[in-house]
Amino acid sequence: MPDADVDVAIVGAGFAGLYMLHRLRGMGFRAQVLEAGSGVGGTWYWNRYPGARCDVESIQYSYQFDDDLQQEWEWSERYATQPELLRYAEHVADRFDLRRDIRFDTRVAAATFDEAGRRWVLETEAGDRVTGTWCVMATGCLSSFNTPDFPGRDSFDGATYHTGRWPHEGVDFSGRRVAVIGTGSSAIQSIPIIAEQAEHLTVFQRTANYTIPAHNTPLDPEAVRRVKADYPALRAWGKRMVNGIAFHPNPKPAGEATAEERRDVYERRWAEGGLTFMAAFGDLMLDDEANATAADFVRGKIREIVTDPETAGKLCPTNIIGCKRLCVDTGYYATYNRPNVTLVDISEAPIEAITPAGVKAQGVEHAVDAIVFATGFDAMTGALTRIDIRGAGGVRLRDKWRDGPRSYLGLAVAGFPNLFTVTGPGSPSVLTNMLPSIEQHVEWISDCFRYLRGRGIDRIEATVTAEDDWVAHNAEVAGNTLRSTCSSWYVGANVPGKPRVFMPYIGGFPAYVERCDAIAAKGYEGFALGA
Ligand code: NA7
Repeated sequence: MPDADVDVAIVGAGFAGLYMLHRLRGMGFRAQVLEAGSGVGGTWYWNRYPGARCDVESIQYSYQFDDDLQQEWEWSERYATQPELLRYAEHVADRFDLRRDIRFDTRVAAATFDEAGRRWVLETEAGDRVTGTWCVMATGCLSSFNTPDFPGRDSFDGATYHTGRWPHEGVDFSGRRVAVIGTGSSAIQSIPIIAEQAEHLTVFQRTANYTIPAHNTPLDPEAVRRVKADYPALRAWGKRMVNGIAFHPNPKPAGEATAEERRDVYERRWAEGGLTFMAAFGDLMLDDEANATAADFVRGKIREIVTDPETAGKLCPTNIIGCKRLCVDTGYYATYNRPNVTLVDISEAPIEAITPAGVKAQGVEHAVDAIVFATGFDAMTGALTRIDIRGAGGVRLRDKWRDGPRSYLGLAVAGFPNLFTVTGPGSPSVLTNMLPSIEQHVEWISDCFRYLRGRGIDRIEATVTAEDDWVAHNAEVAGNTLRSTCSSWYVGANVPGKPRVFMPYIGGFPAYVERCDAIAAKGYEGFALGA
């Protein structure tokens, strides 16, 4: 590929990068996207494991920037599958003719700010260079996959897979003995399907997880028609909610309800299915005792569903419900009633080794033909720190973030002029419906570029003071909820050695947007602007 010089270099062609490119083009900027994959879609390009689905309802997990697009696209199910989401991303790329400015199969190895030339210089693994006045990292929150360094990991004779890098041609587990390591969302979605195929499935569980039934169903055309008759109203409702999803929260504290009333409310939420289970009462993420009422209810459901009491006991989580991200499943707990499924609890003693024959835990070697690592991601920061990003004076982002990510609004980083992150750490991102969060960031960043261009300004940098204040505010609001209290990927706990910092901003989508808008209205307060 020839070297290129553009106004904006964008890394990533997921939902963030696609919209960034489209909006910048509309404003007359020259932009180029560099994408490691061979196609668009980002998270939905890579995560092709069986059962992969979005846990936000399709009617809301979609772009709203173009009314024709939202009117013409037809989702088929309540929760979109990965293939349908990928088709949607491809449709958007085609509809807006985006591919001609995307370099596929191009992984960015380094990004360096050239102070004298006022440009970001991006170098690809193949040695090509793309330079831009501005650089936007649209690299995703769950894109840097994590395979723990189990002793003997590479000695296994059979096939290994990671849910986040699933083979495009799919995998047929028929007649094979399969191990799944991990019980996060990816495992919980794939286990019921792998169990149907495999001769035997052994699941290695370090931490039991809460999951709520999806009750997935084909979308009712009449219900869709009603939404589309006033789509902006649904979108506006979503934007008023803390997590960017239109739903009906119950503000009442759990303690103010009788035990019977609580049971009714939880039953209703369970029957509705999905993430809004946690909206059953207003204080579930604020108060231990309130939280325990919801956790007890789900544990009761697990014991009802799973026939073997010992297995049911192992599957019952003991931590705060909703502290790790809640999962949404189709038939997960019931899968353990199958005769060909075994649950191995490794909470007390970790996996000892991967051996040529299988997985060894508690002195027992479990012989398998295939291992699925459903072990998650180096979330939020991994995709950024694995690129050698160097800001002013050659400072490396990896070094700056050694004790945890620091940013201003999750959009910019002091010492890294002209660089922006879409849904970066310090923004609501993964605690919200990602699509409206992505749109809000893309619009804020591109409006900022237009503002700067209009004033002949070619340098912008978050100030250290603004960044410090934002980081402190993040920590303060995180401290007010139960969410920061457990070992989740929100705090980097799943990656050995990663500093424990609550990474997403938990102050809520509306408050965050208000703050971003106010900062822009004040001429980008907290940023140093230089000509
Ligand atoms: P998650 O949610 O991070 O789950 C990863 C799972 O892998 C989880 O159960 C981990 O246990 C387990 N894990 C990680 N490392 C190990 C080791 N060393 N030994 C045993 N087990 C391990 O990733 P997912 O891909 O499932 O989901 C990510 C998000 O995507 C999800 O939240 C949704 O938002 C969509 P742990 O809980 O750390 O004890």
